[in-house]
Amino acid sequence: MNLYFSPLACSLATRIALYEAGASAQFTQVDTRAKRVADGRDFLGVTPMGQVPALDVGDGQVLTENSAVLQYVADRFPDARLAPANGLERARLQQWLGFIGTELHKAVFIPLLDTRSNDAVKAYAKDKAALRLQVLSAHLTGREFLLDRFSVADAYLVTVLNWAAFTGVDLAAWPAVRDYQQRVQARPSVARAMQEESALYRQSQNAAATR
Ligand SMILES: N[C@@H](CCC(=O)N[C@@H](CS)C(=O)NCC(=O)O)C(=O)O
Repeated sequence: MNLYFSPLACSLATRIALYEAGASAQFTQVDTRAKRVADGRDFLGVTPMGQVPALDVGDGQVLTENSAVLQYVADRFPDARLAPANGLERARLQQWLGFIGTELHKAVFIPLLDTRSNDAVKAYAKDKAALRLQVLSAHLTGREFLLDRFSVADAYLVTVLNWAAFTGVDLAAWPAVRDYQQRVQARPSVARAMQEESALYRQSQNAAATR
C-alpha cells in the first residue's frame, strides 16, 4: 500500500490509522497545489481530483475520499478494531465520518484555510463552526472517543481539529472538544504521525519561502 499524502492535510488521518494497525505502508508526499508527486510525477495521473488522501491499494487500484479510505484500512486490518463490523454501530461510524468530512472539514475549515478565501467567506465559515462544535462538544462530554473505542473517525477528527490552531478557531470555548483533542493527540500512533508530518510541514513551508 502506498499513501499519497500532504503534511498535516486530511491524509494524516490515514497515516494514523495505518500506524494504529501496525500496517507496513509506503508514504509518498504530494504538493497538492502544484499537483506534483515528490518524484516529479503529475499527481493528476494518480487521481483526477488531485486531492489527498489517495491510497494505492495494489494492483494499480487507487482509492480516494477519506471516508472510503479510512474504512478500507479499518477493514483490511480487522485486528486493530478501528471500525465496528456492521449494523447500527457501523452506521454510527459512517455518521461521524460524514459529519467530520462535510460539516467540519469542508464547511468550516477549508474556507478558513484556503488562500483564495476572503473575509466574508471566513466569517461565514466561523459562524457555521459554532453549532458544529457545540454538537461535537455535547457528544464528547463524558466520552473518551466518538464511539465506544478509538476508531478511524477519531483519526479523522483529531486531524481536522488540528487545523483550529492555524485558523483562529479557539477550541477553549468548547472544553470537551479541547480535552478530547489533547487526549487523542497523546495517543502514541497520533503523536508519532503528527510529529513526523509537522517536521515535513515545516520543511515544505521553508522550501516555499525560499522559492
Ligand atoms: N472529498 C475529499 C476531499 C479531500 C481534500 O479536501 N483534500 C485536501 C487536503 S485536506 C486536498 O487535497 N486539497 C487540494 C485540492 O483540493 O486541490 C475527501 O473527503 O477525501
